[in-house]
Amino acid sequence: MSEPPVLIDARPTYRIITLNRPSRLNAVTIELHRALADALDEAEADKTCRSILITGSGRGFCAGQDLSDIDPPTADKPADLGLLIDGHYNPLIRRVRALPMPVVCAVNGIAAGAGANIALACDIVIAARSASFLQAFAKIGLVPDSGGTFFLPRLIGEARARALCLLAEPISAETATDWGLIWKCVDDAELTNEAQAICERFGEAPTRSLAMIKRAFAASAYNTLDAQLDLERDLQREIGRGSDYLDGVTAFLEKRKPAYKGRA
Ligand code: T3D
Repeated sequence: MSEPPVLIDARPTYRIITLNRPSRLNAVTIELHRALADALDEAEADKTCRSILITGSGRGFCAGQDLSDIDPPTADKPADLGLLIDGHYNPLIRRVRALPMPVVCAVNGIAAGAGANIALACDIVIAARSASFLQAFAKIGLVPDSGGTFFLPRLIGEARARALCLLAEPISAETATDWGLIWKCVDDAELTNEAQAICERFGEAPTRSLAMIKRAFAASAYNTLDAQLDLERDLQREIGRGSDYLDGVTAFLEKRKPAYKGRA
């Protein structure tokens, strides 16, 4: 029997989702897309799941689209890559951004093409020191997709974003950290422990407030300051009526640890 394209490890408060096509650096096939979508559905439906950790098996994180899993274009029959993007990549990126819990990405090796941008869509990106990030698209005559031209200029500024996409040269995890593309890089041997420690911490966090923080950041990409101030007020009003805030403040005043309810 062949290996599943995605492995799922359900921990008490979080899911580890591992892209699992190591011989192809976890390049994405339609089958992998479907398995990943199912894994995200299942994690969201489970109210005990308070964060998600995405990583890759083997020496790569994800080499983007599996270039052998698409009908090769011919002069008579050019490709319609829009179908693939509408059907799979765009729903995936929208999904990760909209999930009501933090998504941590542990980049264990090269993240190329859509693989790099799937990582950037996650809320916290932590990479192994030996990992690298490559906007590979221009190397094969394509344009960045999966949100690359949205995330990159916002994270690292337009000068660096343009050069990364136009030159299609890789940058190391250390440079990615220095430029603010990712949260941090750690020694390879520490990646799993560090990423899981973040998820363990989210297992005790006020998950509803974290979900609202995601909503606020999503809106800040296009809001004016006035609109964002109004949104923050509305979110604060809503979250302030909940039990986690009540317990958070009470615990602070009583000098004890809060017991946040998560998504229950
Ligand atoms: O359908 C569409 O195209 C539209 C959607 C686009 C979204 C995209 O993601 S476009 C970008 C697609 N990705 C790429 O162009 C990256 C292609 N891969 C590479 O450039 C290199 O593999 C890397 C720079 C990522 C890593 O290089 P290296 O030297 O560390 O490894 P390698 O030897 O090239 O790769 C190892 C194996 O994985 C190799 O197979 P082999 O020779 O051992 O049998 C290689 O062919 C395979 N592999 C790597 N990337 C892909 C792949 N197979 C299929 N698709 C891949 N993307």
